[in-house]
Amino acid sequence: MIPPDHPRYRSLMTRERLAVAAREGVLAMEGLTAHGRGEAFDYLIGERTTESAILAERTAAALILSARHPVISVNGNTAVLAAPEIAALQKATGALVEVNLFHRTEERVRLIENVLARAGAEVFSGEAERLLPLSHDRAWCRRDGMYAADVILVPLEDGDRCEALVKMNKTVIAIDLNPLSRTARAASLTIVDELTRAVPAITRASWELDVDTCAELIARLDNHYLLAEAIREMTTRLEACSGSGSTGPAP
Ligand code: PTJ
Repeated sequence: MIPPDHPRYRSLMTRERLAVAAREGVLAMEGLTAHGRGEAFDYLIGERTTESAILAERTAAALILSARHPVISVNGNTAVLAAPEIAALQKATGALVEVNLFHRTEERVRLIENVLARAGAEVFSGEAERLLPLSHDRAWCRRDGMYAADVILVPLEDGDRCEALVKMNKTVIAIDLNPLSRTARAASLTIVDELTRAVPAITRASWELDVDTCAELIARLDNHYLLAEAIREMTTRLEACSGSGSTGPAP
């Protein structure tokens, strides 16, 4: 029982939700450690959306809206944390939603597709093939889905596939709280923000942006700048905390 007046109520409830999903087989057990790593980095940016993340989120919306065949790739963590938010982003952009897993079983694919469908997403399913140049199971995708995509949103990715997709000349948008990860470094655009803040921010921008603003945001895209800014935000925050003796955003 987690009391609602606990100062870390939201965080504890999220962990509880992930633990239940892991027991049910929707979340990979390894997804729990991935989440813990994300939480640690979220502390470093003060559990808020930074200025550079807002710019990255608006640019992500511009890329998705301007794409010929945009795809949102969903794994276990993304489905458990943000299925309704993914459905709302799909409504705002018309992007295709496809499940792609590292710890892949047919059963998990089916369970995650059900979570997304229940949240209102239209899931692109059907026959997957081993199409991506990877030795692990993220290689499995659909020919008319991810394989044909020009722009792919990959929340909580694991690096390898991100690099492979970029080599295939696709524009890859990563959501990753760790600006030092291989994914963050390899992506065309990295959003250093927490998934459940980032996805609604992309959705809001998708409803707002006009064609000219999209073109302007895409022309100005500089991922080195965005990553450097994210690291600067973390460093500034650490310096401020060490200077004031404060331990951070919350008990
Ligand atoms: O569902 P599956 O089988 O596809 O497996 C998914 C996981 C997440 C287990 C797999 O992709 C994985 O192992 O990922 P990694 O390599 O741990 O990378 C996850 C990255 O996402 C890390 O850099 C974390 O800091 C970051 N991260 C974790 N939680 C969040 C996050 N970024 C944004 N929002 C979060 N909530």
